[in-house]
Amino acid sequence: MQDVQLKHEDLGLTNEDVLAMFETMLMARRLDERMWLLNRSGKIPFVISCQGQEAAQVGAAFALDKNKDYIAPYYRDMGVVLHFGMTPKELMLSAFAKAEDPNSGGRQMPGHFGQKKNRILTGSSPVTTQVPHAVGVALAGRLQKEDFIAFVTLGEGSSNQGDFHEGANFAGVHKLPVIIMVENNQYAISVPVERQLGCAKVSDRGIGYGMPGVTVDGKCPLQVYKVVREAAERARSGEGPSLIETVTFRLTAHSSDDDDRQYRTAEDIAEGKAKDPIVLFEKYLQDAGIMTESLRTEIEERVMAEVNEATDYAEAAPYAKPEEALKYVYAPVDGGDV
Ligand SMILES: Cc1ncc(C[n+]2csc(CCOP(=O)(O)OP(=O)(O)O)c2C)c(N)n1
Ligand SMILES: [Mg+2]
Repeated sequence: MQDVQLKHEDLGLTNEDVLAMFETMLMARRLDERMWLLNRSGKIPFVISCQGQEAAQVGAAFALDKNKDYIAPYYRDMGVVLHFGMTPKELMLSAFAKAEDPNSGGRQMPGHFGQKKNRILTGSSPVTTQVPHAVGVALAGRLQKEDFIAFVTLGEGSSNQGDFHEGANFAGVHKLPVIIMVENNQYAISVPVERQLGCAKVSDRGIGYGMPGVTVDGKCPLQVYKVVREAAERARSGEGPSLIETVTFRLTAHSSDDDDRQYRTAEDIAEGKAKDPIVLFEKYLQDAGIMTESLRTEIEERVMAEVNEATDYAEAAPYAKPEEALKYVYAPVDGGDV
């Protein structure tokens, strides 16, 4: 894992770019925090958090082409889908399971992202199914002579699932333009990483599939941006897939239905919170002279105004009509409207 402090200028990023990265990370965090409050006050049924993984998600998303590439995100990827164009309002509609939710019309649990216009592939609940899906999209792009990349994410626990190995192998054999990013938050629900993997690092698995594997500090968006951009360049120039592992802390329980005090020590949680990627990146921006106190206040106010607006809108929005329960579930036999 690289520890050197990268500078954004060395990556060709402007001050505006890194401020936009910070704002997207903060938006993901504030939306997630609001969702917990809504859940605990009985207004929404379920939350599965991005907290602790925003830097990895946003750093990676910024390294892709959001107007061209396809993404197959997993349930924690609020930072990825925000950058690809899903709005806070749309994410809140999903949290409230309202009819207007673009992901599934309020039918799936939150975190099952899917939005055709932004090339976000819909995901299934069985973890890791998105890997062969993304590889298939990359193969389709190859056959159609398009130059988009398929970017897929999953947790480290999910990298033990068969779909990961089948998808990675197929991508390696056919040198497909795929980036597989494993967000290693060191837990799979209650199972710590040392009880999940026989190898030292998830990225060690890349060699078995003929692709480079790299592990980076997922708390730093710049480090993740750098390796994903390199992987994107490889993919676009026909050199094939890459495996990236981003190491982070999961700052919340697995989900709103989990109590992590049953299996995690207070010290472990405190260690994660002391290395909060949002705080670390804010410090980087301050030290670089980019983030001033007044700018920080302005960003916070802008983000919170949008979170509040999204919450109010989604809370007041109607649920899907009972008679439309099967809409989007079955294709119509007559080829008519679904
Ligand atoms: C095939 C399958 N097995 C089990 C589950 C239940 N499940 C949901 S999330 C999860 C843990 C996944 O851990 P990891 O891949 O590390 O992702 P994280 O939640 O830590 O981000 C499990 C076991 C599932 N959804 N699908
Ligand atoms: Mg995990």
